[in-house]
Amino acid sequence: MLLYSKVSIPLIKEFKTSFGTQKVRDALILILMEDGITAYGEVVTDEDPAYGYEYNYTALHLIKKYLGNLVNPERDPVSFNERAQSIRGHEMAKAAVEMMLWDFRAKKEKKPLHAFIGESKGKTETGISIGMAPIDDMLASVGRAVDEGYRRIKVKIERGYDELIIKKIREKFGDINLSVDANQSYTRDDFKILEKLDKYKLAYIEQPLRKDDLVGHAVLKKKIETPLCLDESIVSMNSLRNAIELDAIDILNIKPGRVGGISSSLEMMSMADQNGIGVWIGGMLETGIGRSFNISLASQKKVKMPGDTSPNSRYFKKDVTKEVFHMDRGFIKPMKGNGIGVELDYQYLKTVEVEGGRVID
Ligand code: OSB
Ligand code: MG
Repeated sequence: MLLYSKVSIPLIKEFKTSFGTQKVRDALILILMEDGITAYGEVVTDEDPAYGYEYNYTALHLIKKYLGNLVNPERDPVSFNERAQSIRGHEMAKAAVEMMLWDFRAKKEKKPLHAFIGESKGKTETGISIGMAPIDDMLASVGRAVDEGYRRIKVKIERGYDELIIKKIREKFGDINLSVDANQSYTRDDFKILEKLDKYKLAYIEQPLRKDDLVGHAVLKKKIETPLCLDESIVSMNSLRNAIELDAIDILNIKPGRVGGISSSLEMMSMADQNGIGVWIGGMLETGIGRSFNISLASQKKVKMPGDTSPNSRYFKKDVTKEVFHMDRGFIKPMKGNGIGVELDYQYLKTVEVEGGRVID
């Protein structure tokens, strides 16, 4: 039986990026109950097509009309991926189903997901992503993150809100491990602004240009010293290969929910590793379900940089999972239980559920 639940959970603090401000996390959770096992997935889409073209409505539609039917009979993520290839794009919808099938398999084999999918370090270095806010507010958030022990601090910027905030952070916090994420806010006419950021010795600048402008990123990479990290631009092995061949990338932010799931994330990690591209695992404000998948991937040996895997307790006063992640001196550990090792708190889920039921009637 395959169920879905769309929930709307308030964020402790609104999260502002160049593409909008999120006050709640509208998450689409998938639940597979079969052979005495309950497996979970989470679609990383939101209510609107702002970060990418997919959103909750399209994802649920794809899952109901196509992807749900591909889950049976063998419930195997690899064969699911093969069958799902005939559906173009919609990697976020596919990812949620694929990841749920990995959780199912790991639970069937009675192994925690981080150990089941590859070579695990059993923990991961944790960074934080801080949304845009008035300068004093943002400086206070950076200060708290430094005190809490985060190993890398990333701040959101946009065209017109960039150099000043970076300068203030450097003045106040010295040479902390600092990066910025523009979420596609700049164009090819803005290279002069981006060149000016070199002097702040950022760990990298994430996704400055539009997602489909790989050539623009390649041109920019030659003009700046700051390493270039791609997020939105990389959705498949082909886009990663193109970025590498064009020399448009130094560092890759892998979000399993963006790239079609676990298999694709693992392939990307290998390709990045072979080509000297740094890798870290990003996030999409996931609940404890999606977070647990991200942390399992971030614990893989091939991931050598701290990612956006701050604990779910940072975003939600109360989450839909019973378990919460804790960070200890900048490190976070995957859950001990089988699969993703977290369970839904159904009682709470019902209070935040907007819509739910069977995927296929
Ligand atoms: O670009 O990395 C991003 C959140 C939502 C959408 C896009 C992004 C983000 C983040 C937050 O930066 C990462 C997290 O989940 O903690
Ligand atoms: Mg990003």
